Order: sequence, then structure tokens, then C-alpha cells
Amino acid sequence: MNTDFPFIPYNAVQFDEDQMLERAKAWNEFIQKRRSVREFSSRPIPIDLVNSILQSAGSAPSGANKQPWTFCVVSDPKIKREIRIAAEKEELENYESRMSEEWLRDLAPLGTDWKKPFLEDAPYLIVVFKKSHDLDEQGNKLKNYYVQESVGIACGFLIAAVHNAGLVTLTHTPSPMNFLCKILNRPENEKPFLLLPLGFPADEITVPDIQRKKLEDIVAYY
Ligand code: IYR
Repeated sequence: MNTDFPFIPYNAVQFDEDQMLERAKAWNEFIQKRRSVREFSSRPIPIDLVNSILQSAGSAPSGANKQPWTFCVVSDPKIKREIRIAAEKEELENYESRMSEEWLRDLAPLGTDWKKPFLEDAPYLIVVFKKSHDLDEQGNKLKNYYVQESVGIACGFLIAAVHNAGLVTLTHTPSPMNFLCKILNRPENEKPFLLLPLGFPADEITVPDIQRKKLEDIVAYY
């Protein structure tokens, strides 16, 4: 077999069956506590914490191990302001004319609107870009595969790592979000995927009392 990678032993983590169930239940209980938060404290967080979370995100599986993502870390208040102004401009148009009646009705219980103060309040904004292709040193295109799936999985890892660290985030998708390429001066092979404010929740916030679907409503056994 011709391969660029030597194969090395896989040292699987191992637990006995009781431990496995206990760990699965403990993780479930913990991840169930995660909520999307829209009001952020400006309390700073150390960059080491952000970097560690992003390393976890970057460990996600990806098509042919191409890792087709870039995580932009924004803390500069001037850039955050620029992003907020551009995002709110798009969102105002969304809420006032582009979103359907049904969509607005579905969002009403969540209390969202076009105003996005969290884009300035949160100490960090993580702007995730997907790389539709890569470029070699000569500028030739190199293919990436299952980009949408890969970057989506990496964002899932990121969100879980944020919760694990005791921080909060929100999957924000200002739409359209091309303005992020310009503001952050990204190369042409990168397209914005998701914007995640990162920080502590503001004091005494509330979240909507949503319920998660029951297991029998999300699983089919064969
Ligand atoms: N992107 C808009 C609208 C929005 C859409 C969905 I679907 C949500 O679950 C929440 C919001 C916004 O961020 O307000």
C-alpha cells in the first residue's frame, strides 16, 4: 500500500462497562445544561483558554483529513464594532423584509431581533471560515471534500469545548455574511460559515424555556 502516513498503534481509551454507562450518563447530564446565550458579559477571558478550545475544534474529523477550516479570533473592539454594524444592517433587512411570516413566527418565542449587542459585548468573536479548496505554494487549487459536514462537525466540537470550559456561545449566522471576508481580509478560498461570540453570560440572564425532543422522537431502531 502506498501511503503518505505511516500507521501507528491506536491506543484506545478503555473503560469497563459500568464505567462506560456512568461516563455516558454524566456527559449527557452535562451537555444537556448547554444553552445558547444572547447576552454576554464583557468580563475578559484568557487567550490560552480560547486557544485550547480551538485546538479541540481542530481535532474534528474531516473529509480526507483536509481540515478545511480557519477560526478567526476577534478581540479588537474596532473590528467587533465594524462586524456589529455590518451584521445589524443585514439583520434589520432580514427581520423587516427578507424573512417569511412563518420564519418570524417560529422565532418569536425565542425573542430574537435585528439588534446584536453581543457582537461588541463578548470579549471574543470566533468567525469560522470554510475552505472550499486549498492552494499549494504555486497557487494551484487542492481539493477539499465534504467541507460543509467537516466544518459543521468542527463547530460542534467547538461548542462542546466552550461548554466544558464553563463559557457560553451562540451560533450566529448573520445572513448574507460575505461582509466578514472583507472586514477580516480573508483569501478567496475561504467563505464564512458561522460566527460564535465567546465569553461569560451577562449577570442574571434568562433563556427561553425550550424543551428537547424525547429520545423516542429522535431515534429509530431497526
Ligand atoms: N440570523 C438571525 C435570525 C435567526 C434565525 C434562526 I433559524 C435562529 O434560530 C435564530 C435567529 C438572527 O441571528 O437573529
